[in-house]
Amino acid sequence: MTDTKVHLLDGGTLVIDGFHAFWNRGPAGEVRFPCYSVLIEHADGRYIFDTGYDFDHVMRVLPFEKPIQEKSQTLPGQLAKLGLKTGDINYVINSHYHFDHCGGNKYFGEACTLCHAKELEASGNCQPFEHLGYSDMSFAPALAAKRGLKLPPDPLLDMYTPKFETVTGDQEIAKGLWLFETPGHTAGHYSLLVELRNRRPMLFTADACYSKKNLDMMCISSFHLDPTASLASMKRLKALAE
Ligand code: 5PN
Ligand code: ZN
Repeated sequence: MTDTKVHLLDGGTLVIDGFHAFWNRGPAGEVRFPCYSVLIEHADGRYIFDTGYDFDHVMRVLPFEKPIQEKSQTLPGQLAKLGLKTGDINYVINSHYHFDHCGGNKYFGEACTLCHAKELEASGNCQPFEHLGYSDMSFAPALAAKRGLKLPPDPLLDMYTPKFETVTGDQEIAKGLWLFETPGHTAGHYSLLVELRNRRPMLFTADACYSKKNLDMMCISSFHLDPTASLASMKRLKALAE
């Protein structure tokens, strides 16, 4: 049996304001941050955790986030560097369904799509202040239609009927692959822990903790459904990391 292997896939960058990255603290000003996906090669198959943003979507809906993404920074481009095709991915896991975490789901029509049950429900029925976050519904064309959102024409979507599997609670979804509930940023946010041979586990916190600085200051981001739950999740991540 081969050892589990992790690759970080570069999906380009976006800009948000410092007051959004560090809620009620800042300082204000442009913060350019990387968007990435995690490829996990596991004995049970290939998993992708989060799929980044779609450049055309951001230019259409949130151009003020100033996306910079070369063709080589799309998922097909990043996988090609490893000698892989999008069809080689067996499972897509989404930490949550904000546009900058699910924009590339549409490349993986063959894969099984996993998320928290509450996240799938929330993305189809979100709060008014969450509309920008949940603005890219291409990951679930049927839900988009239910929300009355018209998806722009895209040949990829013509043959895309995703298969969803939902999860609740903390779960070991495959040997050494753990999903931990970290709600607050969104209703059903999951963080991922990957156990590896001969080194410490890796913990991918997605938007439950933007950066080391957020963790050091115990400062959450300003994008959240529930700030109290966000802070509790960050405490949970700190404990897990320790
Ligand atoms: C990067 C980014 N920009 C805007 C929003 C938003 O409105 O909800 C989440 C989010 C983001 O992650
Ligand atoms: Zn988010």
